[in-house]
Amino acid sequence: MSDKSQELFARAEKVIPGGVNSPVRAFGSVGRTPLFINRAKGAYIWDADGQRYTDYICSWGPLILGHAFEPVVEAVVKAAEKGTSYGLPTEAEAEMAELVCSLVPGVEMVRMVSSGTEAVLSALRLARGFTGRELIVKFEGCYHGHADSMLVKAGSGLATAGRPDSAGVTKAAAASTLTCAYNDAEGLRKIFELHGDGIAAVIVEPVGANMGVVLPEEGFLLTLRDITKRYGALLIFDEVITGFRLGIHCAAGFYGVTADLSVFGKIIGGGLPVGAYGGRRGVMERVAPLGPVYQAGTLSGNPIAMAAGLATLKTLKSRPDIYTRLEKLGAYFRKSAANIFDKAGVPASVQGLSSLGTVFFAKGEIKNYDKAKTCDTKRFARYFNGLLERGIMTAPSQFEAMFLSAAHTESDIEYMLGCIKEIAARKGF
Ligand code: KE4
Repeated sequence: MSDKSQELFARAEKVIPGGVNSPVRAFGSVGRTPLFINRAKGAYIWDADGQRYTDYICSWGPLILGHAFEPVVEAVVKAAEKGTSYGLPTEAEAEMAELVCSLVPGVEMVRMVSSGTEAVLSALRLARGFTGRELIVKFEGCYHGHADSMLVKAGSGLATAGRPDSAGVTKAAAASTLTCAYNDAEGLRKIFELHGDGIAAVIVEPVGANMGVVLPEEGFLLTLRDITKRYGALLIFDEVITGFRLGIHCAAGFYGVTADLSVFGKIIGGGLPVGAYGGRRGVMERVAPLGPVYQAGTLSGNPIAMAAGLATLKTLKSRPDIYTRLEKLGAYFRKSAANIFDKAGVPASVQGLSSLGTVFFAKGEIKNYDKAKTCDTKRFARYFNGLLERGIMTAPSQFEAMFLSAAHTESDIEYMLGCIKEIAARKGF
């Protein structure tokens, strides 16, 4: 029963493209109209019709502590009572920068912006400004926000210019982006042999989470580090999803590989609009007003967003047990779900790391985007809708991650596993 959501959707569609402010929220790939959410608390969300769902979207990552986490709410209210934005520097921004620099390997300076996309496009401009080179390498299936140069699909050959992957992106904007398959170290070597001295940076999700969750193969990240260093290109870790999720020291700490620039979003804002990019001093000092690489933002380092982000990061820093528990809960879910599909004879690969996961409906491990695209997306839609009918909201796309938060309980997971068992056993699933 979602009458109110349907009514709101019909209303929103009249004045918002697709009725949503971000495409994935339209539920297009799961064949139904979206649910409009009225409130949330902990691991739960309530839709406009008052239906409660256990939430495994968690706003696509920011809410690792759960919805309306008390210390975050209190910090936001307190900050708002002192004003919402000054357009002048505040102590909170210095405190946030100090905290990030103290936690993330390789980050000696950091600049706040208002989204992951803005952080990525700023980091790319900085890499080009620092190296004086133009080419960027990205990996197919990795998503880095909607900057023109990142909306690019593979060129005809491995090392040929990218092609626009969205209307409105010019050939010129796409031409300086080269693409490579994720986990294809050999392919990257070939690209550098051909273009090495023209490459400003390689940007990568240390754990792919936008083709579904695809882990880096043993040594892949280290190879990126070695190759970029050898050719004088920068390595950019896009940690918008992995940052402060894989651990308080991010993917860089988790894998022991230090990037030249790191990009953050989501968790760093605690659910408010925050992005950030940071790295070694020698590179970051090229950013205006210190250096020649321009970047600016009216609401960058906004005091309310800083309050939410600081409350989140300080909690995570003081509670290493949160990560330990999320790792255990995530591993238990993945192992149990894989067993259920196996017993039901449903080809599935349940992949993930810590509190990140994806149920791929395909046979065998998914190691790159080409393999991810072979998944049975119709079966995924049946899986999503089967869970929704049972009061569980997982990510509405085969090519997204599901997220656990500190608010999810063991019984939430047991209930979800019970639902998966029922769905997998259904005739014709
Ligand atoms: P935003 O501009 O959406 O804050 O961040 C862009 C971005 C950058 N890098 C990575 C690795 C990301 O995953 C994202 C955004 N993630 C998507 C979910 N896959 C946001 C959800 C949406 O687009 O609505």
